[in-house]
Amino acid sequence: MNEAISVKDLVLAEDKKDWFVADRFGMFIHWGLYALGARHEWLKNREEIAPEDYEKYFEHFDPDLYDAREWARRAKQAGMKYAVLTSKHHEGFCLWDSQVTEYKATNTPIGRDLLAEYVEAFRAEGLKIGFYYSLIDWHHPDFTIDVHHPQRNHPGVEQLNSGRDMTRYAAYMRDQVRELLTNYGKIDIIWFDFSYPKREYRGLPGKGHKDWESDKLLALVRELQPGIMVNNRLDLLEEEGYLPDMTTPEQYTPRVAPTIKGQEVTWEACHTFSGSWGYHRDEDTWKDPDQLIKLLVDSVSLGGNLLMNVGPTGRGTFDERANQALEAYGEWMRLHGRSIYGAGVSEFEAPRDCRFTQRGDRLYLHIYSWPFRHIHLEGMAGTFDYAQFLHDASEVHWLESAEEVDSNVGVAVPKGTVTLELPVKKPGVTVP
Ligand code: JFZ
Repeated sequence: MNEAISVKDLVLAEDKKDWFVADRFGMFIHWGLYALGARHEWLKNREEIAPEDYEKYFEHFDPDLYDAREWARRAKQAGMKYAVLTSKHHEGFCLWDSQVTEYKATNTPIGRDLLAEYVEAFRAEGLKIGFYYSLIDWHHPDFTIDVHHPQRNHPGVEQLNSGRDMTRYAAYMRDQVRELLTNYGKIDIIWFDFSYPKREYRGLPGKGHKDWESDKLLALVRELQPGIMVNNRLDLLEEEGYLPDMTTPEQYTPRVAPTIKGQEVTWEACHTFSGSWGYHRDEDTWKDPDQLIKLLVDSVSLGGNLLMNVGPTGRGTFDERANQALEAYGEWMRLHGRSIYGAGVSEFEAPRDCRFTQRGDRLYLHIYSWPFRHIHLEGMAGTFDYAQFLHDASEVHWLESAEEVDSNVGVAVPKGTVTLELPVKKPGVTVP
């Protein structure tokens, strides 16, 4: 490989992203040994668990009920068009049969390449395939201890760090990424996570593109899978001429469409059902269907995607609460998918408590809070000629105000306002 890699030559052509932007809705899956702890995927870090004490999860990892085809069916039924599974999370455990580590699913009681089953099943359902790959690795012997490492407060941490070599770790990552992007056919997304160059801790430096050798990693990704979407967490933003294929706001939905260096960018918000990404048995902060649908509509109305996470259990199943949430999405998407797929930002400004999404000349009004009979669309006179509900195609009547004080409704409405006449009560659908 050439010594001087110019990352600006590694930017994906816009038209390679068309499928991603149109699909809008994907499933994130966080699955690893932490599913057995069942109390957040960062438990090793949060509780500063020693390597030998974390071993029990490796020894007991036996997801006997794992059926990737069922996961894929549930994702598809929810209206999701692609998925991103954690091939390796920060704990370092690999779901596939990697040849460069023993810390992998094939060496646990389950003894199977769980990633291969995922790829096959989701592809068979027609979903696009993504891999999450953690840059952070709390298991690899060359990964130096830093602010996010479980052993950051270990007495004599400098000694623990002596002999660790991030150059070797970066080569290990390239070996693994080569496996991931060679042995599983066409892969559509790779989701690296994450960089923290400025997070120094008690003299332990943070990590960024120099540590990951992000330019080489990205060059390898492009060589192996030229059309793949790569997220923005490789810490390459400062590089001249470089824009990531997509930007990934996390558990945060932007108020306006994100920009980088003044340019609008392709983006995907990621969110959880309950707060934790990994399976968390006792969390009681599960979002309700209304919130879940608003997360999706919020993203699309600002031109973004939503990657909604499921954390499967240690048996390999989706928790009942996750299944219910997915079913709620499915029910809504069956009726309202036309306002999501291929839709994006509208040229019009939505009224209070509403969002617009637009697909070509179809404008979709998402009503977040049911009004009393009327919604006023200022300045929209003459912009459309027919209105209907999406869920049942029933006609919606409307009036155009020709004067400042509209004689039809007897109140002041700016000229050029369209007033929709809605039923007093929201029609019989369970969600907005
Ligand atoms: C990361 C992971 O740590 C998390 O477990 C999950 O996989 C999520 C999708 O991505 O979350 C982050 C990323 C960045 C920071 C914190 C959590 N950060 O910059 O502090």
